[in-house]
Amino acid sequence: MMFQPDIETLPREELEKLQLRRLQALCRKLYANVPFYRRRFEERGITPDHIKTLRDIRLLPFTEKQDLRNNFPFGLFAMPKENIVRLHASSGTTGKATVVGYTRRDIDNWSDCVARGLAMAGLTSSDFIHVAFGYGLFTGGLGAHYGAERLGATAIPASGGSTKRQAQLIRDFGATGICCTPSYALHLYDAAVEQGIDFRELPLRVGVFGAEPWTEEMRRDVEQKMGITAIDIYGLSEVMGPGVAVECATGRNGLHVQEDHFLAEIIDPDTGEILPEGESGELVLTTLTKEGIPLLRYRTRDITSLSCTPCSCGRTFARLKRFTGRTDDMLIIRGVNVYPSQIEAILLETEGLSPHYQIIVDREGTLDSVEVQVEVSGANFSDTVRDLQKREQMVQKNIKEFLGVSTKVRLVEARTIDRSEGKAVRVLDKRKLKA
Ligand code: DLL
Repeated sequence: MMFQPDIETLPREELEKLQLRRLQALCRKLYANVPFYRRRFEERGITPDHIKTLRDIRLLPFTEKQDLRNNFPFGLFAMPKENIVRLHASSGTTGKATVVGYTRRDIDNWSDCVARGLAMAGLTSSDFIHVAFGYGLFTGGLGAHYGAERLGATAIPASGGSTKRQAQLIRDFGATGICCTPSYALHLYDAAVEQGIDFRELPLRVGVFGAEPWTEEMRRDVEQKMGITAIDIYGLSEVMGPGVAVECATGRNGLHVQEDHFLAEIIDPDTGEILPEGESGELVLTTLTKEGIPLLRYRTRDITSLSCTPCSCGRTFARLKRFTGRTDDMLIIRGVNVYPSQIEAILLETEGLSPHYQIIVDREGTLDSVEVQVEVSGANFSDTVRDLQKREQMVQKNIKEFLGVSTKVRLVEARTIDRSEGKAVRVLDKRKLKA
């Protein structure tokens, strides 16, 4: 079942006409209302009138995460504050987070996109959907929640945490669908097993998982353990939140981009050139309908490829392949985005620590674990063990407070962390996620 079949099956020619109209309107709006974009247009010697075909998108400037940070918090908003009904933000240290604002219509469109996605996954208005993405500034919880309600299903706002209790809730309420990160699904499974709850015997039948990279192996594992169909959902806060692209249960061969709302390109991350269909590169997204903070050619840093070949589900929206990684060093730890530089900043603010550190990421059972090893500067290692422990705990607390991830911090003696000859190896990711 499709949530909005008229749009989801629009012939591609018509879809492209719609995209062009929307892109032109967007350029006019940004040129008139957002000084940042007006400057960018002027630097390139273009005006919105230069956009005559969809291919002309190559004339337009890219937008990067740094642009949002430089204009923190509201510099890229295209609407007066009175029209903004909601804010979300990506995780990050204060002042460095990226903030996004939604108008009433933005929330409506977002709800539609997620409702379409849940329908693609095989959920309907009679389903009970357990939402275990975090509720808060993160877009996962509220995004999935509004989508579930828009579909007419019953949303169960479980949010993150209290995992044992969540397993009981799923049993007691008879949830038929669940939304969370794929690694949390596996964690939930373990918590259920510990209590003698067998998900396979419960009505649960569909999982909609995303917010972090996962593999076909993980899909098979979670499907088999929980007795469900597992579907991939993609999105990012800067562009909207979950629901930018979602896999359909029929084709299960890539994630359909909601192309009436987003224009997707794949570029060569080094040259910025647009790559032909099917080639792997960096996904770039332009928001076609967003009002609060529309973005032109936003560089997601996510690596994938795009295909417009027809899908057996009947939808005409192009599909993205499962994501294989990123072009930058961003880590996703239990669904929270973390840059090594943010951890570094916290270490360097702590007296007595040196800039030599390594972040070791692993997956213990089903959950990500992070150990931060950092060298103390020469004189300080003679401190008592108690002092060192105190300092470790303080850094741990600061990382948790500012970045939202739990880590284990270990202070080590000076010169014990391997020095590399070229770039320092800051991150050791042992999770082996690559398919
Ligand atoms: O993670 C939004 C979201 C919530 C998506 C719930 C899906 C479900 P951010 O916190 O801004 O937003 O992180 C966005 O997460 O650029 C990708 O690197 C990664 N990511 C999101 N979904 C997937 C996925 C949300 N299905 C960043 N596969 C993105 C791989 C994903 N990576």
